[in-house]
Amino acid sequence: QWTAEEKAAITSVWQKVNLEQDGHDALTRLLVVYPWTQRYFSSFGNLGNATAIAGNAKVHAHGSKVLSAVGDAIDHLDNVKGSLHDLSELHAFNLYVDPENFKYFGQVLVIVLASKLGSAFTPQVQGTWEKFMVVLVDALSQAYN
Ligand code: ZNH
Repeated sequence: QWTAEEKAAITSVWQKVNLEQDGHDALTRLLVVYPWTQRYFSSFGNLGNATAIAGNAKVHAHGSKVLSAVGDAIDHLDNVKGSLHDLSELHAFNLYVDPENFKYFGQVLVIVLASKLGSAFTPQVQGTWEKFMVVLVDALSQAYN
């Protein structure tokens, strides 16, 4: 499924990721750019505007949790489905998250990585990350089928 170059593109980018900061940036973008996603996080308190979202401690903590799960998937690139099996069930049967939203998270994550890495995020690296996001979304959506 992955060439050696693709694996290197994924892991070398991931080494530069700061789970807390970049997870926070990605989740903040998700909640601001796709505001309907806020409804899943009603227990997080004030998400009233972009400033409130960016300053929300629960958003902060949750961002790094989500990126840790992405990191687990990267540690199991040959079995992403297996590594996200239980999380897929959690989202499908307990959290009732519409899986369309996983795609939006993939989009904001790519944007966060691009703005962080600048020219190191080459078109080729982006292409590999887009492919990885498809695999990730597919794995997180498995329980919905
Ligand atoms: Zn999610 C949770 C991951 C997306 C919503 N998540 C969660 C967790 C994790 C995750 C790890 C934790 C779990 C436990 O605790 O156990 N997610 C994830 C990932 C992704 C996601 C990896 C991607 C891609 N989510 C998502 C989205 C949404 C969500 C898109 C919406 C919109 N999640 C969620 C919720 C929760 C979670 C709501 C719960 C939270 C709390 O804390 O409450």
